[in-house]
Amino acid sequence: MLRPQSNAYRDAVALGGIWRCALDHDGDGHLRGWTQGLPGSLVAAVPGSLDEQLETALCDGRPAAIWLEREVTIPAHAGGRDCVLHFGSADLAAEVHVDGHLAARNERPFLPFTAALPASGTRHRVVVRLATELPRAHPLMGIDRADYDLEGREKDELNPPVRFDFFPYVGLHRMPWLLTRPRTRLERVDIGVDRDDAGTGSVALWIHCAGTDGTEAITIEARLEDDHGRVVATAHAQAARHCAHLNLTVPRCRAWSPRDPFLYRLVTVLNLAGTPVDEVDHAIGLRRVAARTGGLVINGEPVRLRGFGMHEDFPTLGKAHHGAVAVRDLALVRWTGANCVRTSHYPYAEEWLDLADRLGLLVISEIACVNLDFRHVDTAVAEAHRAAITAQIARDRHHPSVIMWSLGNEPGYLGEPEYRRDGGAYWESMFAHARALDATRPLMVANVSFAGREDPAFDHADVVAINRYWGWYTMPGRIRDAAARLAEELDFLQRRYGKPVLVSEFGADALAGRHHIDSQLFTEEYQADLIEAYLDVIERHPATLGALVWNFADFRTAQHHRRVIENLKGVFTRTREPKRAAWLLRRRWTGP
Ligand code: BDP
Repeated sequence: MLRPQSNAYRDAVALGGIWRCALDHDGDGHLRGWTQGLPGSLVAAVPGSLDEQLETALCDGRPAAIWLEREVTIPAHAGGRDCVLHFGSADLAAEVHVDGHLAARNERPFLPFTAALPASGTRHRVVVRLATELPRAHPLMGIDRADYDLEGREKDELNPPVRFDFFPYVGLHRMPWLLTRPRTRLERVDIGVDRDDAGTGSVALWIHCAGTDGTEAITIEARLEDDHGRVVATAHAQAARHCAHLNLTVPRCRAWSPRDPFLYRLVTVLNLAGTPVDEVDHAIGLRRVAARTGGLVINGEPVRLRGFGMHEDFPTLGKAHHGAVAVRDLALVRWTGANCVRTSHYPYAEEWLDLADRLGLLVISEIACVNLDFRHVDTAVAEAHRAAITAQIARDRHHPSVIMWSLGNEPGYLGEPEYRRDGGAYWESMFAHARALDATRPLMVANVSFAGREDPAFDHADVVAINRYWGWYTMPGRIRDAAARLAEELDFLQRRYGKPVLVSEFGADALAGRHHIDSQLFTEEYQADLIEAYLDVIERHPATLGALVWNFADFRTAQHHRRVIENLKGVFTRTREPKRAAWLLRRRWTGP
């Protein structure tokens, strides 16, 4: 799916603003005719998280669904063109109704989808139903209270009920668009890039066209321009049965790297019977990535990964993408001297990745798959996981900042024996699927200690990634023991797998402003000391390629007795004030 863009052939009208809104407490909005229009006077901003904006309306409990509505007008000049609604994401699961008819259903949170608009009429009523529960057959795995019994828990622990440790915000978190596009058009442009050791850059394009019966004379042209608009490479090909494949080569290219995040402009044009009728742009960087012990190798140069796991989370906005927050966040990441971020635990907004590309930040892009519980994994979950991998790689593969795919976080979290039994075959097939789509980036899955240090995912991953909380959930207050335990584990993993190891999470909660003389959990000193002790071990260990602190900033979670509204492992507060650990990292990572 191509990103919304406006140019001579395409228009994208942003549908942000204030939408009508209604709370569907019993989940019977359909029966009450809400697909035709919403009752009441509640309103909400789009993009935005509804749980944050509507807190006064939601204090009596979270409804089964929240509905949003607005009118959309097709511009007069769009006559005869293809018009669709494009949603950057709709969380957690969505139905889109246009003029009372179901136009799209989407059960893939954090990823884009489109909804068709009727061929006739200029003004349409768009109603979006957002479910507050996750789809059951999704690798984020919905959970309801009945599962707690199944899982042998004594009481329902979390509200809203989720398996993972971030707030399951409901909302249209990214800008929705009205797109008008040529009928005969570029539908998909999949991009693969490489740069060989001699400095020759190459770009491979796989194109799918739409609105053609396959018999028209369609040619595809591609050109690569530098930052002065000079054309440095071109290619063209005839489309056969809606598809075309092109290769561009750039001898002595200017490589993309963290030090010099140089971007070329890739322009792809569709010609129908010799006349251009559609065009799309991508900003791309030419580079080669490989994972080795000691560091990631980018264009032949080793780079040690230093950085954070993050969340899309900010007061009032919730998970909504806002450019100003993203700019500030990535500036703060840079301020600490970090060079890498993992998009824990789902794909972030594409605009966020654009910024990372421009800043030369390295991104581990994670598929939305957390705490996969192998007592419930079935073919439907595996299918949904595979589809999420496909969609995310298609969406993000042209971003040079994306240096690795993480196929999931902490599977087998409950230490269930089914994970040992079935996990190997499961991951073998997921890794094969991801590699078939993109063989140019290393792959990982973040392991949790409960799943054991012989996690079946490690056999198939390029990078052995571990999340560790020695000194926090276990060994509280014992930083020295925690560091020794980590060192022993790194030795084990090096012997057992001989692969590069990434410590993809470690950290401690700190309540900003709490201090103590001795080792006390929740103080700023404890958090900073624990992070420092871990970094000392990780940086000296020959097997590691880097360390990602959990977390960049405090973030909101579901209600749980372990959390004080937020997970406090941020080195910045939720409003981005630095804690002591942020200064420590800045000293370590930017120092001489
Ligand atoms: C890890 C999870 C992460 C949590 C973190 C924590 O990957 O999502 O927020 O623990 O407990 O296990 O702080």
